[in-house]
Amino acid sequence: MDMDKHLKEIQEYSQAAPKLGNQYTSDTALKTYLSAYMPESVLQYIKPDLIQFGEKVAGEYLEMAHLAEDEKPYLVKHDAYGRRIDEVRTCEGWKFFKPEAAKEGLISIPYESELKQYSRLYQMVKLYLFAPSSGLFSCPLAMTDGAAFTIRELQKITDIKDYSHLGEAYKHLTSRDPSEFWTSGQWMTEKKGGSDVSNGTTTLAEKNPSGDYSLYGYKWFTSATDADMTLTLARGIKDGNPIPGKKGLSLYFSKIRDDQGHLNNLEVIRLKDKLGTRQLPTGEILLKGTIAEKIGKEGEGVRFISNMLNITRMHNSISAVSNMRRIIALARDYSHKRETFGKKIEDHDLHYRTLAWMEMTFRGNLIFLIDMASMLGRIDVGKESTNDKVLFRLLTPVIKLFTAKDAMKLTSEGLECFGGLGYMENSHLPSIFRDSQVLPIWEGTTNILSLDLLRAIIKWPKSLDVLYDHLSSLLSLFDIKNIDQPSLKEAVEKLSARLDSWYKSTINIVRNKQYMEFFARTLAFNISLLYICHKLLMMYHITKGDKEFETLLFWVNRLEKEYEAPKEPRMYECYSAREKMMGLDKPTSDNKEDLTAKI
Ligand code: UCC
Repeated sequence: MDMDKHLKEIQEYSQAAPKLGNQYTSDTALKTYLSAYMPESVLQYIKPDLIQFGEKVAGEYLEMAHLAEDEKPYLVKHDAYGRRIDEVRTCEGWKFFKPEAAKEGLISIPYESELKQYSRLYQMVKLYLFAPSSGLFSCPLAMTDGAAFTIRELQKITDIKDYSHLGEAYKHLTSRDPSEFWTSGQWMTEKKGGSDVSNGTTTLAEKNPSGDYSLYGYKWFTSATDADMTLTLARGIKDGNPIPGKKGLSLYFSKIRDDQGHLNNLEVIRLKDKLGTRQLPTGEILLKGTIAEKIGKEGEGVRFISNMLNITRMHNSISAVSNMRRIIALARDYSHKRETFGKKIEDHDLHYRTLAWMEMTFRGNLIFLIDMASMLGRIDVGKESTNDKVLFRLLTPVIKLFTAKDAMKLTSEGLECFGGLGYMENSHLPSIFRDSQVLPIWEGTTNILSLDLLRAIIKWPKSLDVLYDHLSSLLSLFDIKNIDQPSLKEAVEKLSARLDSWYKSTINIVRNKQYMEFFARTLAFNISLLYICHKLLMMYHITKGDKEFETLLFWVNRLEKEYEAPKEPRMYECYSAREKMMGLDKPTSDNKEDLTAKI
């Protein structure tokens, strides 16, 4: 046997790598759903742009995104002469995306409003195509969109000319001209407050004789540190003392640098060492008298920054769904190329079934996203129904938390489709998974968002009726008695029964003060599953397509499996019940074992 030849052959062998096709034209679910949510004339108008963009994100953008991943940002604190410079250095890959984002209208589209209520959906579809090829530039764009939206909302209740810089800032944020385009930060989290913002914000705002403010504080997570401006919260001072609680917080606008390019009285302390999103320069920033302008009403900072939060939470969902789509696109292509046990892996039933599970899971999340983007589009232009505003408030935390969790499951499964190669950093596959893990954390963890949902319901209990009526109206698209397809009839019957039982039990939860918080998360996941199923039912009604039918059945089955009926919590689940029923203290490191034994 010729061992040299053998060694040559095995060394020369290489596994064919997965390749992306045009990310718009190859996305059949996206195309189907867009046809249902947009008039044909609008879709035809934007189609050439989506096709060219779908090509770019699979080609030149992807190369730049990989570059941004391989060449991480770093901080240079001093120059050679010892001068403090705090320069965040980023690579060509990262820098490439800012002008591209402007030219492609990734922020400007909904603010130009050329397509009226469809502009937002158009923008969000472009962002969805963009996110997994953006080298995480999607993150500063989320905050830029949030800032533009917040300023536009402010314009509705006040004259923007009252503010020195806001009109100018809005033009920059929504510009298509790369030399004019600005990105914004959203500096909210501090050492004491990522979730409990109202109590944890310690940055103080001191009024200057000129009418503007100097900010003093420590911002703990600021992405991205190379932005042009920021919106941030700070606490007012009265009689020499910080004003406590929510009422002490106002919203401030600040430029990061002055006209000479010097930092606005701030220090970049360090860049964060993160599990993922390493492309993104996230920093800790010390505000040492940063000049800022107060915007919005005194003491209503949380309410004003919530506008920004709702937009960034939508962007979070875009990233989640687009990461699902990206790993599926790669895994499917790979399944045509990779052979094991004498055949392509796509021809193995179990592998095919896994791919199908991924596709069906993704489709449900996608329809949720498209539906919410359409709703936001109507709100943008004042064409919303009375229900839209209520549903948007209710469902923003829900879509954010649900899509983020599904993205984790799906991207993990997706990596497995590549075996060991999915674990290799230079395949650029692991980052799809690592970068997804920020999504259940950034802009509110799953528990915090569940509590946000609960607060919204408690504030407007009628919102549950709005949701129930809306979903019931989708059920009534079908006349149950006259459905002749047995599996469809069964699905509609199950949905109808589930919706009714959900409504009754949820009303009870909201009345039950003792266990209300305990059920917040159950409530959020139940709503997600119900909402998606009803929207898929609507989609099947419109298309009568096989794929839509299968997707509907898949999700009704998932609803049946995952729906959690609220019931009295077990004592091991609930501290207050445990203490009441067993007279035990909360576990400490000392008594933890004993306690578990007793339970
Ligand atoms: O920390 C973070 C960094 C993570 C790691 C980053 C790594 C790199 C990033 C890479 C990215 C790609 S991220 C930040 C995480 N934190 C949050 O998202 C905040 C979570 N906390 C909340 O959502 C809170 O619930 C707050 C801050 C919104 C407020 O809670 P409070 O103090 O209980 O306040 P209220 O009473 O709920 O709300 C005050 C007002 C009310 O209006 P009024 O005054 O009219 O009654 C609310 O109705 O604000 C209104 N409001 C809202 N309005 C509150 N939330 C909303 C909302 N979502 N929409 C509309």
